[in-house]
Amino acid sequence: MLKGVYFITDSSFGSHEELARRVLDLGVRIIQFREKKMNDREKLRIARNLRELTDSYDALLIINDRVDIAIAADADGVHLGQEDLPVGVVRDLFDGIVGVSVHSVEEAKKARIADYLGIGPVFKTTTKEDARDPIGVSGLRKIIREVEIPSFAIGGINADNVLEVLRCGVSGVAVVSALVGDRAKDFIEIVNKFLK
Ligand code: TZP
Ligand code: MG
Repeated sequence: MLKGVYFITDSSFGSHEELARRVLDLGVRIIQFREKKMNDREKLRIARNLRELTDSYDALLIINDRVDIAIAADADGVHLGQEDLPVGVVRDLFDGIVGVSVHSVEEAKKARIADYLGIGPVFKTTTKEDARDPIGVSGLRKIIREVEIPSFAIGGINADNVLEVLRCGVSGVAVVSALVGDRAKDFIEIVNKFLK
């Protein structure tokens, strides 16, 4: 299941539920709920809505940052950044998928006990306000060489550049904007055709 197109919700493009439903209808089977602003009650309510929705499509639900919300919403996994709880700590608390964002070979080596890595940003992105400097496809290749767990490239990936990313040997690509525009269907087709 940790393969293919991985969609991350972002409320600047619409409601989390609407965005998720749209990509689920297009065949995406990994959804991450990412929300940095709402209070915890709101986050939990949306996470539970997304749980119901993803269950009905037999899709994975991953919660960004928060293992407590992941547990309370019965999500499949949690996605951790470099400033969130360490993967070893989260493993002890949560019996589910644990993903970690990495930006360098050093971070990737430390995150080896995760179930998958999010590697990037590969390209410049305007979606994440505090995104780090792009690592490029060369940086992506260097990291992939060092790890054996599934890896999703992230950051500025679109229908025009996704093939060069896929050729690096990633398990999939994690995106926001590529799936909120009108080229969403093309994007998914390109990825699925390459990875099949
Ligand atoms: N983490 C690194 S880049 C990014 C996140 C959440 C945003 C990716 O969005 P887009 O629109 O696919 O560049
Ligand atoms: Mg985080």
